[in-house]
Amino acid sequence: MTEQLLNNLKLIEDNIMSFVPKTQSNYRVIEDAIKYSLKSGGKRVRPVLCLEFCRIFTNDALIALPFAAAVEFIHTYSLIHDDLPCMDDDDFRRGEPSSHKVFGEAKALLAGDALLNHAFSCVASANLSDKQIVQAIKELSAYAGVNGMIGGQVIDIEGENKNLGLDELFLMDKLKTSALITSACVLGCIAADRYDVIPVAVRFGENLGLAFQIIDDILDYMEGEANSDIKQGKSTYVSLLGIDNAKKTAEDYTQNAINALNEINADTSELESLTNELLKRKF
Ligand code: GRG
Repeated sequence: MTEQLLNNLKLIEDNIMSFVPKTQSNYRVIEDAIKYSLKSGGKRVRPVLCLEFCRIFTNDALIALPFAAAVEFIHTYSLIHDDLPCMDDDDFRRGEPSSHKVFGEAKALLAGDALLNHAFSCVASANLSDKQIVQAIKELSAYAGVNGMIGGQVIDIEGENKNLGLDELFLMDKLKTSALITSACVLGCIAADRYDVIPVAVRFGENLGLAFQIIDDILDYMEGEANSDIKQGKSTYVSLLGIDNAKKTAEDYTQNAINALNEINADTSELESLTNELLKRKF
């Protein structure tokens, strides 16, 4: 990672826990559950993107920190819920027992709910104009909602016992994965007060998200039967296209994302290097 992206990452790692609401001793376990899933171990791709989209226009990543934290809170909630027995039923996340294995199903569910609710308090706490905060809430709730990440998860669940075609897979990944990644880029633009670049940020986020998901499918495939998606026989770019074509498709989406960056009138070299790095990631 480049020095600037590492600065963004440090800003997140040093501050993310400060956004967790304090609790009273009788229900402190929910704070513990939230912190358990938020603690480092994730790549923090979304908050790093959010900070960088703000920094390239303002030279100030800090003003976007509450927005970046909000996106990471929603990402973390989606992982907790995705691991539950009623969803993917995964006992491990990032090599550690998943939330419901440590805290039980009910508290894992509530920790996810709490993260989702509090994400919007994070947005509202930003030291930005009311217009920026309202716009960020609108965008984040839409990208995380039924026509965003939730819709993608529904296609995923409905697709468990049937083969998805490429079109349906594309839509699923665009909603399930690209939507939240796109929201991070859009919120960075809003924090920078640069509404004019949102359409390009959306194109970048959508393409990066699709490449990211295909790489995720390839990494799952490499894991084999140990991976719950593979065990459940879910359709992926690898099962539909074969490994070589899946890799080629991820490269194509990466190039589309970089083409979008080239339309931005600011120094996007750090974003470009992150985009290329994500294509080569091993976890
Ligand atoms: C349960 C509402 C609800 C949504 C679930 C995001 C999601 C939808 C499910 C998680 C499982 C999954 C494979 C989602 C696709 C997006 C994705 C690749 C998530 C993993 O993101 P990373 O790699 O995670 O950024 P880390 O661990 O680095 O934070």
